[in-house]
Amino acid sequence: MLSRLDFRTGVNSASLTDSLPRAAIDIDAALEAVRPLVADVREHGDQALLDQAERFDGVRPETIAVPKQAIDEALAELDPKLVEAIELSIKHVRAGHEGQMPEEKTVSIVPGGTITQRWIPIRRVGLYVPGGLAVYPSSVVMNVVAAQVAGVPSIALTSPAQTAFGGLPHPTILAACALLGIDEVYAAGGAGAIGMFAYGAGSCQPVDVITGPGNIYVAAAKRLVHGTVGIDSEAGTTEIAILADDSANPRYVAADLLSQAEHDPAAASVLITDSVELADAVDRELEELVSATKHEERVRTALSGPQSGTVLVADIDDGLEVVNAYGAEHLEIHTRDVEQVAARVHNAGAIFLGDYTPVPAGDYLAGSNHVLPTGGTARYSSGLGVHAFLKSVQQVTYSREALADITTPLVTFANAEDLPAHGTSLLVRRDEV
Ligand code: HSO
Ligand code: ZN
Repeated sequence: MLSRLDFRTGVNSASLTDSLPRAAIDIDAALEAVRPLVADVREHGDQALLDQAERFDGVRPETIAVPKQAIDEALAELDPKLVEAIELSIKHVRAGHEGQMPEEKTVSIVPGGTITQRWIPIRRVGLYVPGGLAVYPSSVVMNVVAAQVAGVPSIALTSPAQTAFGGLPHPTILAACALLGIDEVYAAGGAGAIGMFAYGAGSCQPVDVITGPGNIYVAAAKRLVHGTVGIDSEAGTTEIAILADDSANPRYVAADLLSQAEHDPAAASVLITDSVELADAVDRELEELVSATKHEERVRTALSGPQSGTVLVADIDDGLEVVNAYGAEHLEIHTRDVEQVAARVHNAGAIFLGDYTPVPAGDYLAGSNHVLPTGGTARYSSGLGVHAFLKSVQQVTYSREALADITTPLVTFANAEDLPAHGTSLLVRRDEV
């Protein structure tokens, strides 16, 4: 089922990134498509959002702002078992994110001269939760909890209007908001919703940071407004890479490759292994599991697409080169000595170790965040976490004596840059001594 790429004679590090399976994404074309939509919202506010909902979501909501009553009703009507599951997720994700909080730290540079590294929460954030093929209350948990733990005082959330629910976002999204105490919710999706957060529209005031996953148009719109607001990493179509040797359980590997393929026909599932026997066994297991899976057609499209495949390597060292060149959103490691192998990974959105840590655990309940960098952007960006909602600010304090001690070298330095008034700012203070 998975196509094969044979690198058993060795990997060519220089061209590796280009030769690996990965969908080509034309973000430039998407940028051109979203530009007028964002401009429309900037100019015409919620009228533009209502028009865009009608055009793209097939329904015109009564209002873009979701009434509090609708949020409360969605919770009242939610299956109690699902309420329990969401509450457990909130509990675990909260604990995981509390552990991420950085501590304020003061460093003494010279006697009387200190720098304190402070972490200040962003004032107002806009969280995007997609509609699309699946409905993700779990993404509500991931976005909201990270922002709440960071201490963000003003949180707004948006999700596309749904035809089946009279132009409201999906009720499980609304119920998850209710469980998290979020009552500023909008029925807006796509690029327009990003425009609403960036520039304000109707009752929605502009935000300082926009986070959350979305399709290519949402990603393009976030890129477009970046600068006016901050954004998190680009979280696009899901991908999983699994690095496995002959000690791996092929059924577990197949089930996990399938799990992420279920998201989208464009999802990527990549197996990297030095064992042909394992690759064959995974193919056999996949065939069996895929035939029995609910979203078979979608999964088959994803697994047979050019973005998915098996990469055969000579050994796990070469496998790690492939892993690092690929920079998967999710990386599972099923090898001997998982910890040592994991320590050599430097590009991945999140790493899942061993037989009993499948990616779906992280999607819902492990306590980690599932909003992760895709498309190789894990080379330079991180998964969503409290840091996306915090700014670090240096607070500097020098005493009269400490400042006097740096005055002479500073004047020399400033003169070398032909900025003598910089030196004067210190000299006037030393002359007081
Ligand atoms: N695997 C997705 C997140 C998700 N899975 C939501 C299930 N629901 C991207 O990390
Ligand atoms: Zn998932």
